[in-house]
Amino acid sequence: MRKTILVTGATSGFGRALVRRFVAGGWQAVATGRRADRLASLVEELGTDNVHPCVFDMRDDHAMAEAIDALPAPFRDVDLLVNNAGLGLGTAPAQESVLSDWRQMIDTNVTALVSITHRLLPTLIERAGAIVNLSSTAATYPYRGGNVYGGSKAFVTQFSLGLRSDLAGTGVRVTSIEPGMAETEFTLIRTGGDQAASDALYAGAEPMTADDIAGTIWWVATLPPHLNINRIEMMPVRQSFAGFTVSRD
Ligand code: NDP
Ligand code: 8X3
Repeated sequence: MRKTILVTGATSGFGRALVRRFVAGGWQAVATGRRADRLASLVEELGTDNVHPCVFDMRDDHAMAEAIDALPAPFRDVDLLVNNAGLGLGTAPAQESVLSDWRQMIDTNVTALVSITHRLLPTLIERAGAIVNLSSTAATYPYRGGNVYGGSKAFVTQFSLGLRSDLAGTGVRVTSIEPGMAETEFTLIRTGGDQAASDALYAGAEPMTADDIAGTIWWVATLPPHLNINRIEMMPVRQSFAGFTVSRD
């Protein structure tokens, strides 16, 4: 029987690459996101037997519950949950940030992630499955303007480690993936659609690609079942650490 991956945020970036990678490897995928047209084209590309689209906003708990409860039988037995849907909004320092942006990041990156995890835990335990959470280097290394985004990702990392503790003895594996700079729509979203800013960030930096992240998660997921990768921190070679700053009179 084929294995099933559920990927949140499969309309773009890492999520879309993950669906393609796992279907290429013989799995079937539940692909979620708000942009129905993007999910429809993924289904068209990969086939209805391989991809089941679920259109809902992760922040809408009722819509999430309905979508999960309505999964058709062949896609119901989820073996791997990849909590990927998420976003950064804004790069301003805290004192100039927009509160609604902060709330949206927390609602998506934290609240929705724990909600879907809670919903799928019984299935994952029954199947001795796995959870992969998309955290970030921002969880560990603070930077100006990272404030709530970094805080939300620190939650994701620590929640992953906590899940590992709680799920000991169940056979369920849990991994926190903590990437640095990867070129997707992430910066376009973060800057409110500023393509020039996004292009400038990645220019000459040889950033990681969505396929790099998908390939890493494929590796994690297909290791022998007695192995658990707790955390992976990964960066492009050209990205490194900035050190501390000092404000002077
Ligand atoms: P993208 O912007 O390319 O993709 C984000 C995905 O999240 C989209 O599919 C989007 O779907 C989905 N999403 C966002 N908000 C919601 C929502 N409210 N409801 C449903 N889906 C939502 O970014 P990436 O692929 O780069 O990011 C994926 C994850 O990886 C994120 O959690 C991000 O924080 C993390 N990450 C990214 C890094 C990078 O440098 N790119 C580095 C480290 C971590 P839709 O808009 O259709 O709803
Ligand atoms: C995204 C990477 O460096 O923009 O998680 O925070 S960074």
